[in-house]
Amino acid sequence: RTYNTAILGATGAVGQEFINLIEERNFPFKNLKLLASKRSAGTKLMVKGKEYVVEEATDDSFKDVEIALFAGGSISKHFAPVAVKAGAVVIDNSSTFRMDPEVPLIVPEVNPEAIKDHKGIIANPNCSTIIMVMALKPLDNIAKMKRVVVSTYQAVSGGGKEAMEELEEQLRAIAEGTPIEPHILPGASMPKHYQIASNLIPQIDVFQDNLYTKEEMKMINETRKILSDDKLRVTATTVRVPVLRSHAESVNVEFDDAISVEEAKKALQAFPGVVVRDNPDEMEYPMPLFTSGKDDVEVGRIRLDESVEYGLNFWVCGDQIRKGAALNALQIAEYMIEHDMI
Ligand code: 2RA
Repeated sequence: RTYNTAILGATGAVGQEFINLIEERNFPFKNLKLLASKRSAGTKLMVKGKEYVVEEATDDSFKDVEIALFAGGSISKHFAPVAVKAGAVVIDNSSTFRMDPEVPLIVPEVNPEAIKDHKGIIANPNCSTIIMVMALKPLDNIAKMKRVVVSTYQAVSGGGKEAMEELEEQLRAIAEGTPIEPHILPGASMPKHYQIASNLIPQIDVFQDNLYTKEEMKMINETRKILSDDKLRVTATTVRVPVLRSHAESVNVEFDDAISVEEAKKALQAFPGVVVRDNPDEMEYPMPLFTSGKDDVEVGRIRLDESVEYGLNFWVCGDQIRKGAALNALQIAEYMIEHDMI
């Protein structure tokens, strides 16, 4: 059967990827509503050869909608309950409801069993969290994890379309020798802005009292919720790098018991949505060049951490807009359809 579907935030990077994916994956939509803020209303977008006009999202937008895909942002706080009240299941890419105990936080390959507890809203995790837990889960299945240390190298796409445009502008400016006037990263509303081209910015989102950024705290808290392990020790450093749309992460994991590189590779390769690209003799390892625009998360540089009794280091890359946001959310909807949950 087909489902009345709405996309809120249809004109942003994630919203546009939702459209790409519902075409590519032949998502079974009946009627499709493209919704956005007043500013973007009127935009014309093609979906499966048909022209759609983006409508301004209002409290009446969700009548008869069965599946509402929210691209993210603060508007979720208002419209998610409105859409649920209208009878829709909301899959929300914003951070608004992720840590709400009433809201499942889902990576379909990792914790699909938690979807059934939803009360209308299902939260899509933060992109850097999704990419990391896709690699952690297969390892946790064979050896109990006790501590995770992650350093991320996050693409500018995480900052939205404007941040991607800013990197491209700055690369052109460097090539032409024209001045660079940063105005988006690390955050458009922040008091200071820094050049990202040929630079690294060790700040994603705002600082908390504990001197971690909100992004780092998301990785810590969301990982524990998704893996249902509030004893798992996690620490994170998240960094913005001049890459367009794939996040990369250096991960160190300590386990309660032994795990070999071979066992880890086997478990990772067998996990849906993960590809092991790991052959140092052939200089083969994951890079944004390989993962951008693709669905799979790639893992490589797998090696023992010989500084502890049972530890592994690895490197993981994944497309921030696809598996990090739109694909994961759509896969949640697909899972719910396959399991008659809508
Ligand atoms: C970022 N994960 O990369 C955050 C939000 N998408 O900016």
